[in-house]
Amino acid sequence: MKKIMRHFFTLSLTIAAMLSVISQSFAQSEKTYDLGFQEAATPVAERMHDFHTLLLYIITGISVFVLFLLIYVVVRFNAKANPEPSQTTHNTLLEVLWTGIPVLILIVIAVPSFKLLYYTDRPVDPEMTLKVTGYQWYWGYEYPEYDGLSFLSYMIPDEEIDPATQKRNLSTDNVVVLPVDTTILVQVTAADVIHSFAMPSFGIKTDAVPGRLNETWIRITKPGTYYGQCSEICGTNHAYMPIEIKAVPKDEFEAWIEGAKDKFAMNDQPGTTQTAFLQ
Ligand SMILES: [Cu+2]
Repeated sequence: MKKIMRHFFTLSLTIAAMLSVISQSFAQSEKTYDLGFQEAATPVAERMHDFHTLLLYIITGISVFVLFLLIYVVVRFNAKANPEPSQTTHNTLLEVLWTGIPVLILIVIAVPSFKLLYYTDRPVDPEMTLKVTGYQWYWGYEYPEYDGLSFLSYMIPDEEIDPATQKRNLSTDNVVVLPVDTTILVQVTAADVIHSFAMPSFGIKTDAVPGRLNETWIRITKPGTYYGQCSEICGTNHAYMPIEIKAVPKDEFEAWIEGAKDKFAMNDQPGTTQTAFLQ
């Protein structure tokens, strides 16, 4: 029995390690179709991925252990192998263990889980603000610290997509540009129905609720273009209100701000009724 347990323990560790390696290698690849997470681009997303790895080890261990018990019982205690069943009904040690160990496992999960939850909640000394407003079915963005710069952002329809530079159902006409290595407070609200501002690479998914101002934060660590989508079923064109965020070095961001102030000075004021291309 001891030998079996030792083999079983080694086996479960090996399987957990293999799964972890596989999921990470998928996460890092940049193929069209992928498994696992998009690459983490903020400290919050990095911590989420670490937490996921911890959970992966735990659930793999538990699943393999339960599977082993099932197989062991089926083989060892079937009517043929064990014609005279034991009459034992209680085992104090076993009962204490099967209560105590799950409690310990839950504590091991709860501590990092709460730490992460509070870490994602509030930024420490944000340097700028991005205000996001969800509309049916597009997004509005405001930069309050930059003379109230604001614009609306629509998905590029299929017939106008340039496959060389744009992604179908993800690229937008007005891309949100943000500086890297800057702590950004993200305020999220909506003007009609409930939407949800979700950016997988940033580890955020914040509900956009009319009449409420929800907050989260990002600090993008790598320049690049990131995509997200509305994650709250919000009506007919829910699937067609993507988020495209381009993270650039700070000086490039300042230059973009100057151009954007001119570009968006007259048009695209949030709140005005726009005729969506999909209607
Ligand atoms: Cu929506």
